[in-house]
Amino acid sequence: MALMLYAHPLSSYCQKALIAFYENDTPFQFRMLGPDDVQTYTEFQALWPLQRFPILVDGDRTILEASIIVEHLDLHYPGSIRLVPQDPKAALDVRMMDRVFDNYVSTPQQKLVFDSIRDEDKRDPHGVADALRMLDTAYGWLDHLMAQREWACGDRFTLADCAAAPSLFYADWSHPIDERFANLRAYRQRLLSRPSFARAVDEARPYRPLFPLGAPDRD
Ligand SMILES: N[C@@H](CCC(=O)N[C@@H](CS)C(=O)NCC(=O)O)C(=O)O
Repeated sequence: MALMLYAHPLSSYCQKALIAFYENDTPFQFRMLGPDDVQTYTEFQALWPLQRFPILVDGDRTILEASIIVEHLDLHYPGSIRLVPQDPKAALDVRMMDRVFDNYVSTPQQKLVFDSIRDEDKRDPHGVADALRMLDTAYGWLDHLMAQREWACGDRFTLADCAAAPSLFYADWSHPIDERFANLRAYRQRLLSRPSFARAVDEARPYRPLFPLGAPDRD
């Protein structure tokens, strides 16, 4: 039975999983979560009541969380690009950096987006200020790290880069990475040039008008 990914092309966490599929040309069925397909959304809700996407269905198993989807593919459907190193110590570094991008780049970035779609009187200026501070601190820390690295964990593209690509892509749209962080900006560009991510970005282009903060005319 085909692997089924319930996802939306504009979603950063869905792009993270898509990169893993595209890196190894792993076949799968894309189950589009959109307003026009009530049936697919109803299936998705039944599979994962918390309704966070993507999710992957592999036979009778439902795999939650983008990082775990990438790990699942690497474990059960390995291709020539191993996204989680075979060496457990190297794998731990990759998982650590994956957490950094999710927790300290994507989470504050999503805070900015979700705050912008609230009614004016329900907005959270303190939370937004915290999110901006977290992003700036993360940018600085990552910039220093990326001075010595091609990819997030060294010279190989891994799960950590699957996390980095969409998180830095949208973080820069939401709160631009300052020019003084040249190493981080260059890394974001390298990610954009990676064919797997370039494909995910291209597939999301038609949906850019849906980006709540307004998509910039670039990338
Ligand atoms: N921790 C989840 C986060 C997934 C997530 O936040 N997905 C967003 C789309 S990028 C979502 O489901 N948003 C719907 C909502 O928040 O209601 C993961 O790593 O997969």
